[in-house]
Amino acid sequence: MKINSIELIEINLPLVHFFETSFGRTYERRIILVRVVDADGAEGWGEITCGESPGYSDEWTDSAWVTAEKILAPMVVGQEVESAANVWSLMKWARGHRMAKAGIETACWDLEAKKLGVPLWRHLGGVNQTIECGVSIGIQDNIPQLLDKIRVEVEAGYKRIKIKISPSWDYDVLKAVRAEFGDILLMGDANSAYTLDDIEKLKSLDEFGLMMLEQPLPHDDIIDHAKLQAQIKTPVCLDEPIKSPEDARKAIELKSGQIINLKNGRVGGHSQSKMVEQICRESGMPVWCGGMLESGIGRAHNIAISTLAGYTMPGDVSASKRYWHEDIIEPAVEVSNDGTITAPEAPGIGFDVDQRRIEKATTRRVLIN
Ligand code: OSB
Ligand code: MG
Repeated sequence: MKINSIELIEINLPLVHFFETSFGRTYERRIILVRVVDADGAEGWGEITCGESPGYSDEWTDSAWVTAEKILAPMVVGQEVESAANVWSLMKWARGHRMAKAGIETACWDLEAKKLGVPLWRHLGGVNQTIECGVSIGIQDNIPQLLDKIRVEVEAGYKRIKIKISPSWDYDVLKAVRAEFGDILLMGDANSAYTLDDIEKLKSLDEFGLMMLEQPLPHDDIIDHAKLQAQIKTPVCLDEPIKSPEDARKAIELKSGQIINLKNGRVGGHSQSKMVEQICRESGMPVWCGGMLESGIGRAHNIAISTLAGYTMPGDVSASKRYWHEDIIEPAVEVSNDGTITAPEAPGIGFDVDQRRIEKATTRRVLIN
């Protein structure tokens, strides 16, 4: 397929409920959507999943916009691409900026699957059409508010509950959650809020039998995580530092953790996710699909990639209505009462993109052709 144009569209979407992590609170998302069009006029959609500020990763909305517009899109536009799996290599010269690359790359996968008339999940090599879902619940103003939120999700059927933790929102909070909900599948995500100096505190969390402790130590570390893992019982899950298949290989070799939260954006798109998934599967390292508060488009891509064999734990892939009053895809993503999502059979991402809703939420757009 020959890529004729790439359009970047920024939309602003208010979240149904603020989302707080150890690095800050988000009330409204500024999301960049990517629309690729080929020489036959067929289109594909992707999403750049970075945040509004460089708190989670160094990429953020404005940096991703200028990088995608000035550097990455021109590397792909006008190219005759043999397959979506090759789009990554067209942008390889540029270092980093993996979320911006993923927005473009995943749009090309959607385009290609649509042209072939196959659902994206199958085109990616997925095997489990039905995926298991968990939720990620941010830091709340107080413990009763958190317990209320957890109750809603447990009753909705979600398979596991992840709560955000930080040094001022950890031990007592987990104790209260265990007291209220017993032995639900529970995990904590610290988003790098601790250091090895906090080892005693982190050891004390072992008593809660957490399914895993996600990213306790600095965002770029895989050495201290190995030291920590050797001293705590709870399995360590890595998120922020795993940006490539090579990072995954090294983390496995160093025993930096036992599980990887695999985010499409963080590693650079579907072809990179497939490589990480393969390395982990062959090493017996479970992965699950992480989330970045995506709109329906990024969410649909997450559903598709979660069907690969190595994604063996419930992901942070949950219903649209937890985030948006009105999602930009039709139908919205829904989770069944047994906490699963079944990937659609329609070609490509399998959801219709609602251009009218996108139009309403658009704050800027640019066409690269
Ligand atoms: O660390 O997994 C994370 C959201 C924004 C940035 C980082 C993270 C998250 C989440 C939310 O945990 C997952 C989701 O529901 O989309
Ligand atoms: Mg995380």
